[in-house]
Amino acid sequence: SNRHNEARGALIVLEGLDRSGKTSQSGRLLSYLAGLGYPVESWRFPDRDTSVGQMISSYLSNQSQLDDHTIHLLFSANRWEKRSLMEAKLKSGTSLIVDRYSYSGVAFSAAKGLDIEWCKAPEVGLLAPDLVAYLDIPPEKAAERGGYGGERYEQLEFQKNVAHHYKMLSDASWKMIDACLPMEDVEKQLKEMVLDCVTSCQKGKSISQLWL
Ligand code: FDM
Repeated sequence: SNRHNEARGALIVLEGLDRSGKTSQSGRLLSYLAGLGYPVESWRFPDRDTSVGQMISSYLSNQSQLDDHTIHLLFSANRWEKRSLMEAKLKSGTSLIVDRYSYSGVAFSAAKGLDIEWCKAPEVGLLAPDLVAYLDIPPEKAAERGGYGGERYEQLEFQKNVAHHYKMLSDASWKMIDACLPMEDVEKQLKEMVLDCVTSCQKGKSISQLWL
């Protein structure tokens, strides 16, 4: 068979609090998979390059004010505007390592007090990740890591609330990683799960849709 030509890429999502190490680990995973010869790209949400993304960026840096529901829907729209490209990449065999996805969308908005089911609704029909790796770190530890950058959500009390909502969203399929371990240990664990995931997608695991 020509299964090899039809092999799809994997949708790999990294989630976790601010300063949990997602961005550094995304970079390491990108080099790792690329080094093994797999087509791979690193993405992140919010994608601040689109016009919706610019509205989000301005909100996060406190340059604009938006109602909580409105910004929630913009974050979701920012994923929807990338959905068809995401699907095309996966079908053409490119794996995507995505720094934050719908789980950030729900955890952050629900932490403000929005209804969790209301928060999930606009995510329904987006592509479901093949792997969700959660970089688990106590909010206090994350806050100690060189401090926050000063964006809207980078405050200890709020991050504690986000952590609580992440835990409520998580299910048995999530891979929990102790993000307090040295970076190299986190990297080693991630590489192993990511390679497993890419391999099972190559073998024909089908693409499914949110929500859970
Ligand atoms: N964030 C991120 C949300 O509130 N909703 C979302 O859907 C996404 C993807 O935006 F505080 C929050 C999480 C974080 C901020 O994220 C920007 P980065 O990773 O610092 O760019």
